[in-house]
Amino acid sequence: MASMTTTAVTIPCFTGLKATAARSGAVVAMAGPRAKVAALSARASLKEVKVAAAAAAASALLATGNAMAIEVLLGGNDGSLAFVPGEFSVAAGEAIVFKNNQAFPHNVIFDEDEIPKGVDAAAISMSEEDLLNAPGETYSVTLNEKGTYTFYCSPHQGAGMVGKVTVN
Ligand SMILES: [Cu+2]
Repeated sequence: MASMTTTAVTIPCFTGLKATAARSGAVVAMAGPRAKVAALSARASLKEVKVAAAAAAASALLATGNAMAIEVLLGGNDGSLAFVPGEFSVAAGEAIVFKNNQAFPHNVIFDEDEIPKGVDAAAISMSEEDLLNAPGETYSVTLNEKGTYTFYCSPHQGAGMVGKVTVN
């Protein structure tokens, strides 16, 4: 039996769903002002400068988009055998960080029959025998193919520890 250690991996601040919402907003903001700035660039005005600044801010947000990650807890705070959240969306290429929380050991296995065609389940899953034993231990994965993926924790699949992610 592995001994419990406090080698908790420190994960930098995750902004989760809030960040996703902000980023979708940024995409919309960028398409408009950018085109407008180009069309009106001959007549510079204070208003256009403001629009340009907004577009630049939107670009900066987009540039850091891939550095964002969503955190999924393994085990609810109440000790429930669940992924928290159990159903969520990410952008293609956004990291998903599964983090040991309660009632471990856990692992993360993608169901080969419930992932987009052509994706190798083994390449994105932990191995069935591999378990996260320590508090705060993490498993990170990045999904690049759009679609819906179902995953489970092999020790607790029978108890309903199953989750679903949609990659947009
Ligand atoms: Cu589990």
